[in-house]
Amino acid sequence: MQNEKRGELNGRERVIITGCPHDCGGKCLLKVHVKEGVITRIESDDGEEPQLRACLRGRAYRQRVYSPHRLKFPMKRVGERGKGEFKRISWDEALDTVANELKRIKKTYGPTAILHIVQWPHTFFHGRNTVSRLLSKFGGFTPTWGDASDQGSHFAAKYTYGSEVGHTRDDILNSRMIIMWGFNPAVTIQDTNTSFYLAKAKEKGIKIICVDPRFTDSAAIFADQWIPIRPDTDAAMMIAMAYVILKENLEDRAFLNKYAVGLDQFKEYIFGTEDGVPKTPTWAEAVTGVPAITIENLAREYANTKPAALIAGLAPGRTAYGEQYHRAAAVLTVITGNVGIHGGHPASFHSFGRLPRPSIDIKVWPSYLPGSKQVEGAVHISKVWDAILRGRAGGYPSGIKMLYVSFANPVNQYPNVNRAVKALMKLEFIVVHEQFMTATARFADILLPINTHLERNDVGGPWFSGSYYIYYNKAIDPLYESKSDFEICCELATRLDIEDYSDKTEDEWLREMFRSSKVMADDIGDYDRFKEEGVRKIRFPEPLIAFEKQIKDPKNHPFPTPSGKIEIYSQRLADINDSKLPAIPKYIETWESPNDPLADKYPLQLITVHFRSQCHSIFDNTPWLRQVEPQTIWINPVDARTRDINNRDRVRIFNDRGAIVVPAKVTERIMPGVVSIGEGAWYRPDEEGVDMGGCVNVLCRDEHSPGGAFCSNTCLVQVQKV
Ligand SMILES: Nc1nc2c(c(=O)[nH]1)N[C@H]1C(S)=C(S)[C@@H](COP(=O)(O)OP(=O)(O)OC[C@H]3O[C@@H](n4cnc5c(=O)[nH]c(N)nc54)[C@H](O)[C@@H]3O)O[C@H]1N2
Ligand SMILES: Nc1nc2c(c(=O)[nH]1)N[C@H]1C(S)=C(S)[C@@H](COP(=O)(O)OP(=O)(O)OC[C@H]3O[C@@H](n4cnc5c(=O)[nH]c(N)nc54)[C@H](O)[C@@H]3O)O[C@H]1N2
Ligand SMILES: [Mo]
Repeated sequence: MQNEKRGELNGRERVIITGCPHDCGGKCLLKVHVKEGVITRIESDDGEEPQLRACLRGRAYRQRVYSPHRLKFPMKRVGERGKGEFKRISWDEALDTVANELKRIKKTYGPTAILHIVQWPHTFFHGRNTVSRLLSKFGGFTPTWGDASDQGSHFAAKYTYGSEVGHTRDDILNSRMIIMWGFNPAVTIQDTNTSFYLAKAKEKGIKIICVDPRFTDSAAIFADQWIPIRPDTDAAMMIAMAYVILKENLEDRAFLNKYAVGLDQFKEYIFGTEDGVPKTPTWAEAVTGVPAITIENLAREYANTKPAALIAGLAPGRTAYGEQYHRAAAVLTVITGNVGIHGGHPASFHSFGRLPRPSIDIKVWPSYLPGSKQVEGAVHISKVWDAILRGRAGGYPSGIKMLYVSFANPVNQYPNVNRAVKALMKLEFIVVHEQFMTATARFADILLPINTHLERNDVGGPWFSGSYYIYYNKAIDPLYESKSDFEICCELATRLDIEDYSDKTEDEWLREMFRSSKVMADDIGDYDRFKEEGVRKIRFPEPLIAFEKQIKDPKNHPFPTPSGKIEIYSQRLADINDSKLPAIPKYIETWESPNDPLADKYPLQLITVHFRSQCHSIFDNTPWLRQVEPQTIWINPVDARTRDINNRDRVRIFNDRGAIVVPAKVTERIMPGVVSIGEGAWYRPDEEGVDMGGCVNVLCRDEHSPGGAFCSNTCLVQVQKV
């Protein structure tokens, strides 16, 4: 009530403070104007700096909420599976059917026959654990492992530093040089204020360099220099930079002696003692396409300009052997002593700041690493279709009979859509919790309509870096018959005779999470006041940095690795004894590289980037946003000319896995031999199965890297005018 009074405008319109919770990198403030229970417009933060200003997607949210395509009622499939023909049913019938199928599958095959796919909503309560908790209490399920975003980075962090922390983003203002490596935050949001701090860094005269196959908006806006590089070869360039630094004795010897192990073994590889191939800039030029002189200059400049922040973006790690890129990046920062100091950067790893992420306690989603116990019972997200198709006979932990999807659109977002379609036809039962008729929802047997975050309360923090909390205040009542995942799970729990799923209301859970998280309560103080104000920005006296204690006081604060030091050479990796997971970072040529015989048929390297108007597949069906940027394929004029392709021509992009059709954007902003398409466009196949929506996962290979990295940027294709 207090909230309503405070927000009252001219007696009728209220302004509700909430945020944008999707997994787009930003977590921004939304001020939602509501008149007589209807949202009339959405504004963003105009308060104290740094403002949490929403981008065009958050501001267009009204059109998403009121879209005529919202799922309105529970539905059951009536036509052939996947055809999208459904009939409205009552909530009772829907929930009874789901509960009965869960019981039947568990009784007939055991609970591991249920595969549960869930991605990342980033609020604390209505989140990833909602359905997972229910299924755990029901007797278990087969989970997935492998984070689509940054599994290669997790891997490298664990094996190099022992843990994953980073700097709050404002710390880049303490750098003297910033390398944006496969990092395009002007478009691909990487925490709400990264572009803001990069703009300030530029104003301050800090040198900024961009390494990317594309001349991105970030390169255009922020960078002093753009270095185009062939996809999947970044580890080679980094290793050659290490060669230059070590050859010319530019390394930070004192730092290495004190904090790191394994430099000698790395040198054996770098200087070719191990395999007869010195990893010189000339060697790297042949692999990466980057001139040797450019590599040399960058290496010298990076080593001589301290502190420097090498921000290794996630995309080059979403490749075959992507772990090697993240490990190589970490080693570069270590040999130059850029760890644990202001203005430095440990390389890739997300900045968690010190904000906790309270959620209902359940430990089913740890950060899996290959070889770990958890992985034994789980299926990698790139392999879910194969696991369904081949089951135990294919070496998978269980035979999958049922799929339970919440907060995810795996048909669209996981590789090899045509294989997904085959796999889903094989299952006995599919239930999907969704807001829209996505590619995945179309395959549901029972489809449950979910409300949006504007129709419920929640609490959340930043993506990774940053220091604030948002109270996601409910702005309007749930539309149509939609419910939250939590409400659905409560009702299913009763039907499944699970007594301890929840004894609290949404409000009680939120208060409980707040109370049980000491840091959150300390930072925020009074819960009701926080709810009323909607946002709390936490001020730290100075930016937070990674591994500060380990560097300042190594005796009392060893790195959490077996040696207690940063591990350039990892004995744990040596013990795994897999040449594709070497103990030191190495460049390993990927499958589907330009040297693969497959390149005769499919000569272009496809990278699949995140883009401005969407958050993955979310917002593809929001008309305002579609006007902002159409789905296109970026292709260099050199490659376009030989194929007689002009700007805006519709082109067919294909390989053995499938074909999609999108318009061409002929541009020198992408290097020759490489094409790029935004990920997330909706899969819309025609009668022949050619996707007219431009969903890149029709083309991507359903394989993961040995360290678990998602390989959405390792893919050969051919392009043809239609
Ligand atoms: N607008 C928007 N922002 C988002 C998201 C979104 O969907 N929309 N998604 C969020 C999520 S979940 C994530 S995980 C992050 C992902 O963040 P990123 O992985 O950083 O995002 P991408 O846009 O895929 O790639 C960034 C840049 O890397 C380049 N790149 C691709 N392959 C290579 C390579 O092999 N080498 C080099 N050097 N560069 C390469 C691309 O050209 C692109 O400019 O973004 C987050 N931010
Ligand atoms: N080829 C290729 N594939 C990629 C990537 C790439 O770069 N290239 N990027 C990968 C990355 S980094 C990521 S993080 C993944 C993202 O993969 P996903 O998270 O599966 O993708 P989204 O499109 O965000 O799907 C989330 C779905 O949840 C629904 N949703 C929203 N709110 C709720 C809610 O409250 N409850 C429920 N039940 N559903 C809700 C949305 O409508 C949406 O359909 O994609 C990966 N796939
Ligand atoms: Mo992601």
